[in-house]
Amino acid sequence: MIGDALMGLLQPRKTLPPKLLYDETGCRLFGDITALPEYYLTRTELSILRRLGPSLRAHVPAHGWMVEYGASSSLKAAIVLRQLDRPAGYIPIDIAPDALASVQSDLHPDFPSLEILPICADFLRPVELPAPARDARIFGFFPGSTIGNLEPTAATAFLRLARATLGPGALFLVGADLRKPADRLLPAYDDAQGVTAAFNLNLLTRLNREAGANFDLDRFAHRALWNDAESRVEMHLVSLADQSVRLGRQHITFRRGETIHTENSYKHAPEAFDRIAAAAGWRTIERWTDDDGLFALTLLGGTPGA
Ligand code: AVI
Repeated sequence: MIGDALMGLLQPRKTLPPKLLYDETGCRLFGDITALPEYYLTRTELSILRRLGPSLRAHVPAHGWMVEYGASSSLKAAIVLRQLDRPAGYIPIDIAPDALASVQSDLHPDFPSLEILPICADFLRPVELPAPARDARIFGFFPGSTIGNLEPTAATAFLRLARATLGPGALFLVGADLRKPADRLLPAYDDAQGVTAAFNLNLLTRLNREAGANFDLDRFAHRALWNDAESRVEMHLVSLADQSVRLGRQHITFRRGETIHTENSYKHAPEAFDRIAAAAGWRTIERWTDDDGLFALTLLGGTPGA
């Protein structure tokens, strides 16, 4: 971890890897973010998922297997599984073994005949589906707009990998936040209660604890900004003073106002999303959005020959 952090902090434009945001405290704070009034993403996606019903069932064959990327809770899976026609199996993929264990035990009572085969893995790397799913009809599911945290080229690379994992006949339902005016986006990433600020600053607490750093948390502040050219919300930590910080054996200097860029959240218009998916061999079959056009769930299918 210290190597990754140092590499980013020694660049002319300082960065830290976004995955470092998600230690135990970070995961808890992210859970709190999803319930904030300003963070419309989660509740909007849930409302769309609950209404999919027959329009999703029209595309997804009976007795198939659902594969979920980033399955840290059973909530969304349960909503979707309930609307599918007699699903045979469910494969949650997540990096956290504890989360996978609870997903499995939470789902079992409601879906006693569903075969659940969790895979503990980083889904940005190649993953092999277990034998019972290999000849089945596969329905991939990637909710939460996590795809928006990837650079467009990384999003395409992920979608290409998912196409190889899920197989040529698979369908893939992907949740993504939509491009919209900055005055709606920014409060979602800079809430009145300061939960997102605590989430971002926790990264420095983590480096102090795990990487021998001595960041003074009173001398950094959370900042969210809209980068229109890149179509993304950026999270930064701004240095409030000229200062020097130790990380392991290195000293990193900060000028007042200089920032550490910690996360991107891309907001793609539907056609931009379709282009990213097409570059990875997927075509859009159907898209569901809420009445205000805030969030989209896009059903992708393979492009023949791609
Ligand atoms: C996990 N991901 C979809 C969140 C997002 O909206 O980009 C992470 C997040 N960062 C700050 N608030 C939420």
